[in-house]
Amino acid sequence: MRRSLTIMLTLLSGYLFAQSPAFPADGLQLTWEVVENGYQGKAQTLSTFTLVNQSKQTFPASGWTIYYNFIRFVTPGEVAPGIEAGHINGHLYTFRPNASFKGIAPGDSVKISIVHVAWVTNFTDAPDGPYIVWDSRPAKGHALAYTVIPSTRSEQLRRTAADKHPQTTPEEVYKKNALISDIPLEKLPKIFPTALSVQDRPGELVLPAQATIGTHPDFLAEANFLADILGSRLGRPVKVLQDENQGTVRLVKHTHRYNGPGFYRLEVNESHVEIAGTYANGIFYGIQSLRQLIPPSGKPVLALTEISDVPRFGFRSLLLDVSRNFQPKRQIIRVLDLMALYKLNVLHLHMSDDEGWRVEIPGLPELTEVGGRRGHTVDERTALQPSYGSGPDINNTTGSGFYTKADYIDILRYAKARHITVIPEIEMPGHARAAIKAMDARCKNLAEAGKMAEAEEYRLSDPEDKSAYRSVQEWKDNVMNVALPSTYKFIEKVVDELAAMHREAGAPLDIIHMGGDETPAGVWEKSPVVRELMFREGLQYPDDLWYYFYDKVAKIVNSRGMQLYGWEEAGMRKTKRDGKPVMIANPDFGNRNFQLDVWNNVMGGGMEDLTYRLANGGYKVVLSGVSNYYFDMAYSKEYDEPGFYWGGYVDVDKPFYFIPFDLYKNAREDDQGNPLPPDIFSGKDRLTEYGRDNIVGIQGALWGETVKTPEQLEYLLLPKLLGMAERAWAASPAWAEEKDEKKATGLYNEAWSVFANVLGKKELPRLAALNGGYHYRIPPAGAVVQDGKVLANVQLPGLLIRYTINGKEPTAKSPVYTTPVAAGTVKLKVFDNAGRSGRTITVHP
Ligand code: TNX
Repeated sequence: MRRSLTIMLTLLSGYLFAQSPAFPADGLQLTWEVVENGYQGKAQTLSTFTLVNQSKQTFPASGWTIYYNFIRFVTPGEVAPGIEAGHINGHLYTFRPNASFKGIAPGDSVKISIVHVAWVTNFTDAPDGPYIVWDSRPAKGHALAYTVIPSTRSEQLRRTAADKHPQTTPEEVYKKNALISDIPLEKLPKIFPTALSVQDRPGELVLPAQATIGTHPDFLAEANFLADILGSRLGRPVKVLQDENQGTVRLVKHTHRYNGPGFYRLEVNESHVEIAGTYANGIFYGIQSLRQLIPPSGKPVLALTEISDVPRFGFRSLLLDVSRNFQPKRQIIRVLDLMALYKLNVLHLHMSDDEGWRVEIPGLPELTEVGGRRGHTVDERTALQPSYGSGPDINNTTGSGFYTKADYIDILRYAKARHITVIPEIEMPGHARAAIKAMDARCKNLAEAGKMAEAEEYRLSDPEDKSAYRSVQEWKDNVMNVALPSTYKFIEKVVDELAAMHREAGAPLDIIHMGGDETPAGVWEKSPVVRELMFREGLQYPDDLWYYFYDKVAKIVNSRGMQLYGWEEAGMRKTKRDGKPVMIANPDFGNRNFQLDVWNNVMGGGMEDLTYRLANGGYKVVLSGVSNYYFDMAYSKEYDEPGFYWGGYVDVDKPFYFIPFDLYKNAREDDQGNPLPPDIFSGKDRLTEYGRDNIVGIQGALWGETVKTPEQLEYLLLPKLLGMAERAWAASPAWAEEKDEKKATGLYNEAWSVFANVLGKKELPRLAALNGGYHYRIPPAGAVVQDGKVLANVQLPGLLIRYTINGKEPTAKSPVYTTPVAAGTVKLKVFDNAGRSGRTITVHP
């Protein structure tokens, strides 16, 4: 009796204690600010968290852990009297009290100062998603109220003490914008991306209210697509007739002439519109051009014209990373609509990485049930740990989410109807933690259920592996084990299930992306199964495992009739020169039809010629260089601009001014935005004619670390995507071909002006009206002070600058800037015609 009473009391007190941690989590307030970048003269930062006890109780001296995400590695150790900083894994860090911590009295606060690598120069660099966990209830996290105090002082904004130029100024923006002239709307090209040839004639065709479409039977799907668009423009249903010789718009099949994939000819004559081509994709592009010819409102009148058009590159791709932060299906659909409008034809869906697996794979439910969710967890059996500020709650929208099989098939069908191929990516062997942890959970679940044989079936990790490594994102366990047969079984299973979904959608998978980037040094070395494999296969160095792995992966993919696509490293081999590690194009894979995304062309980074080395070496190359095409790079060096900047800043002009076959010619700045040294490209490989034929296209990449909402996605994507679309579709422009440098500069400035005007006057208004409006970036105004007056300009003519002189925020009713303003304090803000606006700048003459 006594014994059972004791047990009952113990249980009861345990229950009470566990259910009601002594202190309310909402009684805490956390702030964070940068103290100094370049701290102690090194590439490191000192920053401070302030933990305020706003409650009426004492914050306890023990029994808690605070967790937070941060994209910089934090030095562990005591960081405040009695508080220890720790690293869990990846970008998840902790603070824990040690025996000397005294707690925090009501109203008091504690300052916690941490030192971390590199620098923090914009708001999206800051720590995110802090939460507290009580020891008494270790599986439950409570989000903390948290604010980042914006950086303003030079030592907070620079990278290091040597950084002479920490922020883009309104004067610099003004100077850059000043090269752009205002071009009247009627003088702008009608078709974007620029068409190969456009010949206008005098006269016009008014689309009648009863417009019809006549089509060759091969183009029925395209005719229906057009009928929807025309119908909503004309305000009544548009009939489709299966006769290419009838109708207001005729979709005609060319059998006698073939001008390459994607070719179309569009003629507007006095009686009708004809779009002709050999293949449906050309007809579809002709339809996109026709959309641009019809004025968005008013009388549907078309000028007479004849257009011949064909894409320069067959592979015009956008990479979307939905792993780091999830994006719902409806957002993918919005992106596909954009891609269709700008004639892009590949969506590279980066659906797996360390931080999330986003597509349901029949037969492997753990991939999405565990790998598709993030939240506070003690063992990662039901979800992955938080990343990128996704926080403790498993029902958060950034870390948790995936496409069901039905969703994925919907995406594929929607894309297919728009002549867009979806290429799924399965990241491997590195960047694979979501899959690894999901398969670990599967293994444990099955083992606990006594199903020992099944437990190991798809295992990706060797439990005996003692290798110590840290990936770029600080993961200690994110690389698949290349020696386990179950790894290959997993890969086969995923490839087969993806292929089955593609078949079901009527969009066969003939190329698949098998990852390959950034495998950290030190992996596999201490895995017993790997050692055995090396012995068996006679492999000398751990680096040889790479070749072993991709050879097997290629065989899996090729035996299913698919082409292998991967990151540049998949086609490279690590070796040493003068004792230092170097990467060379792996000659063995060069003739096996591997397609590679080449990303590493950081200007000043030493790998500027890698793209050409790989193309010259026989690889099919997609130009995916960070310096021009990573859309997750911030637009400019400003605290308030979101995004990364490790590969430089990518403003609207960078995707536009890139020269695919001579990328040195138009490279202008290094990764910090400084001018490049004159000899930077001497001794670098140039593209051979053979190599040129291996350049298959261009890809813009929107990585997801800093992208947490659809609006943020659209901000980074638009309008950068348009420069990329132009470069991928349009023929090589005169400014790229011109040998005389001065002439080339003049031609470029003209072309850039045209492009900026097309964006500001045609494309942004189009995007503001499409699908309820896209959330493109509206740039801040440029401004200088001259003779006591403020002169302002804007990057994209057509946008309006509004200003105030009373110190208040400009609104959509403030006066529009037209001539220099003389006043004490001028606030300038750019607006679009839909009333949305960008950031305010303040100038004091
Ligand atoms: C590098 S370049 C990555 C990605 C990151 C991206 C962020 C490459 C293939 N990998 O894992 O998301 O930078 O900019």
